[in-house]
Amino acid sequence: VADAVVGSLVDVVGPGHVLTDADVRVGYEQDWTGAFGGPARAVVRPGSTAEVAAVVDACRAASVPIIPQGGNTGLVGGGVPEGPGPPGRGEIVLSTRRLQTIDPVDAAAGQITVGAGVTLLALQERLAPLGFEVGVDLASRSGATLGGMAATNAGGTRVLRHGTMRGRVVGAEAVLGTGATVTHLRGLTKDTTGYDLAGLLVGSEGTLGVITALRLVIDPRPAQRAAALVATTGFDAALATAVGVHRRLPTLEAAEVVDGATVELVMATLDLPPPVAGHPTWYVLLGAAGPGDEAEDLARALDATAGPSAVGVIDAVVAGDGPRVDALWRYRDRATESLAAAGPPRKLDVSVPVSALAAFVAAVPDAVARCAPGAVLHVFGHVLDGNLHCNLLGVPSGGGHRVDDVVLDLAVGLGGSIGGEHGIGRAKRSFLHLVRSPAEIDAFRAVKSALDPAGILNPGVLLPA
Ligand code: FAD
Ligand code: 2HG
Ligand code: ZN
Repeated sequence: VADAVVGSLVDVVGPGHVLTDADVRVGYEQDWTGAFGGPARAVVRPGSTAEVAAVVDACRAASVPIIPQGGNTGLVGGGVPEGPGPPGRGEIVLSTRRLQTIDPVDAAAGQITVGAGVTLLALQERLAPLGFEVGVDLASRSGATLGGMAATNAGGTRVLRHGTMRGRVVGAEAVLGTGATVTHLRGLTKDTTGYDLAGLLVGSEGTLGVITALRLVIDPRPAQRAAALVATTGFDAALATAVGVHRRLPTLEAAEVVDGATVELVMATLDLPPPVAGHPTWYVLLGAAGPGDEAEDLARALDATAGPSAVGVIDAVVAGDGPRVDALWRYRDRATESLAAAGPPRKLDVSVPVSALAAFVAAVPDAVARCAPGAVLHVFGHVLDGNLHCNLLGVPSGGGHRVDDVVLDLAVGLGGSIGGEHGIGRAKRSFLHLVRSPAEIDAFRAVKSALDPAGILNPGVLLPA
């Protein structure tokens, strides 16, 4: 092997787990959206925490940057090389996908310890027969790893009731940029013994340490799940429906909005029938989970909120059995892949206070039209989290574009954030100052230099250079 670092990685993990062939590397070099990526020097796939530590040591010794990567489903370019750049001089992608251990469920504590490379779907499938579930759910479940989800503080469709990954992580093991391995996986509910290192790793996007294992809180699996898809004539009616049902139904766990253009795109992409008659401009998808007759309770809450006299509600469908619930969710869950098939889209994941959502939705089309004429705007998201995903078709998806400034400024001006749940990555690093003060960014840099003094973990991600 000509490259000395690659040679030392081969010594650590064996030749079968150091990928240097361009055809094999490519799946790790290009991000899910197709908007980010570049050539890596090699991809290394350690199979244990000790191997991760040895990889970090080898890269530190040679001052070679490492890009931690889980399932590579991230949407802000944080898990792939910066590119463009010549292969052989660039970064090492450290894939965690071989960190696959799943310990037995600790039923008394309602916790489990898992390897960082376990996918959300694999954990869901392991837990379901045991009467538990993860609490967080994402459409990318088959690819997204628990380590990646912690590193991005992933949200998803059940945050309303179960919170984000931050609330799930009660312990972590990681190899820091210093090369030290820190392990704190006891998961004690009460443990006032200093800094919360696991909490610090949540949302750190691979810039402080490579997470190798997590201790997670899990939830009892509800007996029933139901869903309702409500068609409305406008965003205000969709929001009012979600707010009203939430107030009336303690078992509500999901409240999602999707604009009409996005539902039509999903229907066209997947060849689905219209879920209701007419041409609604906004849909709201509500999910309930609990021990009772969830479909009946959801229908009752919906009737009380959006009965015949409600303004702007066109129609609603309620489903109470698994396949019909899944069928309704397709109009929401398959939005990202339908946009990808039509795109690649330019993605802006913003959050604003729920009270400012209507103002954001009213202003964003004009804001986009002013600086990206001809762009087609698709908006959907987690409405009661105040988190909307603006996807633009017909605008270049990579690099900088003025539309980013305009949409992100709009969200920040309404008291919101430039990153609701996807993180900052490479896509938004130049906007961090809009939501974080110089004092906060200085504190971020101080933490980074303490845990990764050589700056080898994900340089250029989260913090601007
Ligand atoms: P990657 O993409 O591999 O990496 C993401 C970031 O985490 C990178 O910065 C990487 O360096 C870092 N990282 C990964 N693993 C580790 C580790 N072990 N240690 C340290 N750093 C690490 N996100 C949501 O929040 N909510 C959604 O509803 C949602 N839906 C999605 C639907 C689709 C169809 C797709 C494609 C994506 C969706 N996402 C969503 C985004 C994505 O799935 C999440 O960000 C997920 O958490 C990324 O996990 P991953 O394992 O793929 O991480
Ligand atoms: C979702 O909520 C994801 O489906 C992806 O966060 C959002 O594609 C997007 O913009
Ligand atoms: Zn989302």
